[in-house]
Amino acid sequence: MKLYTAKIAPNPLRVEYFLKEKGIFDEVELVQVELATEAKEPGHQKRHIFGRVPVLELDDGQMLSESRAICTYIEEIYPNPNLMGKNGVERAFIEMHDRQVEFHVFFPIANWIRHSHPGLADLEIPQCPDWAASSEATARKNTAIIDVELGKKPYVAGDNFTIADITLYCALNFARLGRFKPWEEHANIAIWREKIMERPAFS
Ligand SMILES: N[C@@H](CCC(=O)N[C@@H](CS)C(=O)NCC(=O)O)C(=O)O
Repeated sequence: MKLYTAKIAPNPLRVEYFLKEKGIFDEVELVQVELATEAKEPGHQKRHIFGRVPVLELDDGQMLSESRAICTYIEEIYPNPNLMGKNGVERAFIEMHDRQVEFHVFFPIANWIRHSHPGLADLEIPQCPDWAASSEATARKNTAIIDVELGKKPYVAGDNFTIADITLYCALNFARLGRFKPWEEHANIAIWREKIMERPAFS
């Protein structure tokens, strides 16, 4: 398998951490794609119709995109350790937490950074400062809500480390590009993040 990826891009990182947690990172060939140029050329658009990463090229040549869909595929062929739930009910609740983090924390952070950081101006044309400001406010508000939730349980989805922790970790790390380090203002996030960073996949 090949993973089309890009340095510091948070979505491919979600897949990279997932592969590391599964212990199969070294079995996958990483192919770096330059997002503003190469990703928009026909070669990559054959892999992803919107010119994005990550894309996982399967051994039979099929191209699978969308971080969560890629993780679902990997979880199916490498079920251990389990990261997405062992039965239908567990899977539904883990998906709920993962999507809540993705839609209500990751997306506002991504929109804030994409619409304000000069280094990402080539990806958002035009950058919209009002949308950046509104997204920043949402990101800060929703991160505070996640902090309260992490005071009640050790991991995003409950007692166990799951894909939802990977999504939150990648989202919060990306916020550093906006000089926002939630772990410096939120005690529960700080404790949770320390725990995540002790895992071999994250060290
Ligand atoms: N929903 C997609 C999002 C993919 C995505 O937007 N990836 C970013 C990198 S984090 C990208 O390719 N950006 C290039 C661009 O904006 O043109 C996923 O979960 O994989």
